[in-house]
Amino acid sequence: MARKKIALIGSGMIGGTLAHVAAREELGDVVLFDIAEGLPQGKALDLAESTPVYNSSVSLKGANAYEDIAGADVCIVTAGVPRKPGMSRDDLLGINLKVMKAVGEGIKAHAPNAFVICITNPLDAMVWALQQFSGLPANKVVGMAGVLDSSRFAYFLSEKTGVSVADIHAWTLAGHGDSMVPMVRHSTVGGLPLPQLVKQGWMTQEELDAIVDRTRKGGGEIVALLKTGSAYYAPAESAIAMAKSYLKDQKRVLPAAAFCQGEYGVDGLYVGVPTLIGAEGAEKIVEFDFNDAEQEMFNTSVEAVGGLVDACKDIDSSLK
Ligand code: A3D
Repeated sequence: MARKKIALIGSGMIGGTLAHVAAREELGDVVLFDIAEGLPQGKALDLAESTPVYNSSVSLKGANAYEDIAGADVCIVTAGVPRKPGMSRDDLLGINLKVMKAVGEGIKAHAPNAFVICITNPLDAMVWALQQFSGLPANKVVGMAGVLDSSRFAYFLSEKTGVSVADIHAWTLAGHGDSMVPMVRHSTVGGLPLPQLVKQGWMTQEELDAIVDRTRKGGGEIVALLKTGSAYYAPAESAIAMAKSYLKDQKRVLPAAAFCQGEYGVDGLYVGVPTLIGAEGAEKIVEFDFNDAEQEMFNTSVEAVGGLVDACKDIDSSLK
């Protein structure tokens, strides 16, 4: 079987980390693409020179031309600008929308059969615009945010309870903004839903509320510490989990920004929902049962996503 080809559109902090993980895991040949000259070539060469150390039989190449992503099986998009301290994800909309247009057209022309994972912020609006600009089927374009937000939630729960992250299933759904919805009733530690954990004295309600709040603000916490950019190790690992589920037809159910057509009462928007990812892309959306309070939080977050998509349409009249 021929090796798979993974195109990383954007070779900055997340792009470079994606290349590293993809090479170590031997997921396939990697093309690092960027508009900056030298950056993708330098990272590709540095990483290629590391492959003999861990015996990874993949090639890595840097590129500034879309022709080089031709035939990619997976494209992971991080092109654009990240947040600086004091910025919200939404502040990035105008500049990153233009980037999505160029990237979408490049993918359409050279890798129309790829499974595309968008990471660029503001995520739910950018993945919507990327699907529009690329014209790829909606099931072949998804956004990465929920795996990261849920992983942060799981880590904080592990830190508090002392239970291994391996036995924690945490879910964060809806949009990737401050109104994201960590799912308290559906998340479990050692099989126990979080409200049970509080009942059994593992943590107080106040401590659980603080973890939920820290999860919502997890991206900002890293931005404030780094000062020069945003998180990249955890975002890269999260996107790789999604890419692997597609490439290996694992059919994992992962929280992903998927195109909703009636699920959860959402029509025509990308929002974070549990998504079965396999060889056909986003194959199925799993619908959790929401109580009224959860549905209300979800709706508030979806409204914020709808507002950003409307802003995209106002900026670029080719979007409908
Ligand atoms: P950074 O290290 O700045 O890399 C971005 C790269 O994109 C740079 O190398 C740029 O040269 C390149 N670029 C800019 N315009 C283009 C273009 N038109 N075509 C190709 N490449 C271009 O940023 P990063 O890697 O830290 O973050 C990338 C994006 O991910 C940002 O928008 C972040 O906000 C976002 N992000 C999202 C999450 C989510 O969970 C959704 C988490 C962390 C970061």
